[in-house]
Amino acid sequence: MNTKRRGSVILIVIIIIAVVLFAIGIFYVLNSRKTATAPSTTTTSTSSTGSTVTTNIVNIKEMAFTPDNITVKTGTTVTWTNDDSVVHTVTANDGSFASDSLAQGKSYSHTFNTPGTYKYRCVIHPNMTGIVTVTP
Ligand SMILES: [Cu+2]
Repeated sequence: MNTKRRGSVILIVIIIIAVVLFAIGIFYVLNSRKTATAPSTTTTSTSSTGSTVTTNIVNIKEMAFTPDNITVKTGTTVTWTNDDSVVHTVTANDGSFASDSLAQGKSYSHTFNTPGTYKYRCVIHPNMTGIVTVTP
């Protein structure tokens, strides 16, 4: 009787270990999948075209930055020009650059001296967003 009971206890322990290992496995699979897809979703959700454009000129028109996702080399000066009759701003999410309020026809320029990805927005219309990627 005692050996039979010990056998069932060992069986239960083995089942518990198997369930824990299975849970850890699922956790790692979900975690690695989450980190792998995170960068691609940020780029596609912020760009209407899904691809970056190599330019240092951004027009602000029809309540949008055009193009909204650009790539420049370190040391490049990017110029935004407001073509809308509505006032806009160009404001970095990390606070590294910020324009004054830009009336129609006004421009703002910023020189990017540090490689990185700079997300920005219009503080008056927070749904207006853009990205500048600065390559070394
Ligand atoms: Cu705006």
